[in-house]
Amino acid sequence: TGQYQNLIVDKKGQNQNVGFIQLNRPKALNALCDELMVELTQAVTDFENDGNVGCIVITGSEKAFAAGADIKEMQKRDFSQAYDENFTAAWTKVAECKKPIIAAVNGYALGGGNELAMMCDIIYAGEKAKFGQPEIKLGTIPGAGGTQRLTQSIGKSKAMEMVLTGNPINAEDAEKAGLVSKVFPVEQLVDEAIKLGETISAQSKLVSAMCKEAVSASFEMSLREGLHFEKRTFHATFATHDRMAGMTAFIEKRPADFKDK
Ligand code: CO8
Repeated sequence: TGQYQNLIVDKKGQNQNVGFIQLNRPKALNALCDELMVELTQAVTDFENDGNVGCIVITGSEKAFAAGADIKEMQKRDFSQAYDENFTAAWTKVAECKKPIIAAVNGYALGGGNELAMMCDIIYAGEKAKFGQPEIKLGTIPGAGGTQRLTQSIGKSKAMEMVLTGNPINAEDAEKAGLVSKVFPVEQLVDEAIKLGETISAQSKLVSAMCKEAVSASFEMSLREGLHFEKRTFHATFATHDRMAGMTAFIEKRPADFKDK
């Protein structure tokens, strides 16, 4: 944590195998300035490389997961600067991480904040969470997946309504729409996300990564290609220690001893 200005980073869970990242820039409701995104990239990379970590939880504060990209940083940019600086360069790591990532969203997840949550694999929400893409009110449009991942997640009509009006939806509606998988009381949310992280971390980390890769492929491929990719990945699990360990343990009626290989 000492190395970060905008994050609190820790390991959680009984076996310390859940990487925990709390966005911590309270004065700007966790607005995602460049420095914060560079730090987030570093923290996610470190957990990805940590053999003991099987899952990562990203959360914010009770008031805000993240209120978007930093508007004060963006205000003066012109097209050539935005283009030259490739102003989304620090925004790819969360979506590309091999390990499963859970977003635990309390409060505002707006603009880039909602986009960051959608880059994660699973979203849990607190009862007071608000999900929105308000960019239209700033005279711009979502720039980190809000027109793409949101549409894939909740369908055209709801996504269009959200990005064209800028109006957010609450946690209950987000759950109904399939944007989030579960809603919890505000103060229980982070613990529940960590518990889920522990459940995921207890499986083979190697096979979890393969499983995540296969589900993620469904967003990029046709059904035929996706099924082919899935089949080959499934076949590949038969080259692992952990596939044998898992099936043998089932037959011998005991817990599996996964070695992540
Ligand atoms: N950027 C910079 N500062 C912010 C942001 C933000 N997105 N959101 C809040 N803040 C700051 C406020 O300026 C304020 O600071 P100060 O006290 O110095 O004025 C402080 O946080 C507290 O905010 P408020 O006083 O506004 O708090 P309220 O409780 O009254 O309101 C809201 C909370 C409703 C969340 C309100 O702050 C708000 O509407 N924020 C902006 C939300 C928004 O429009 N987000 C979208 C930003 S655009 C975007 O995300 C594009 C992403 C493109 C991808 C980027 C790829 C690189």
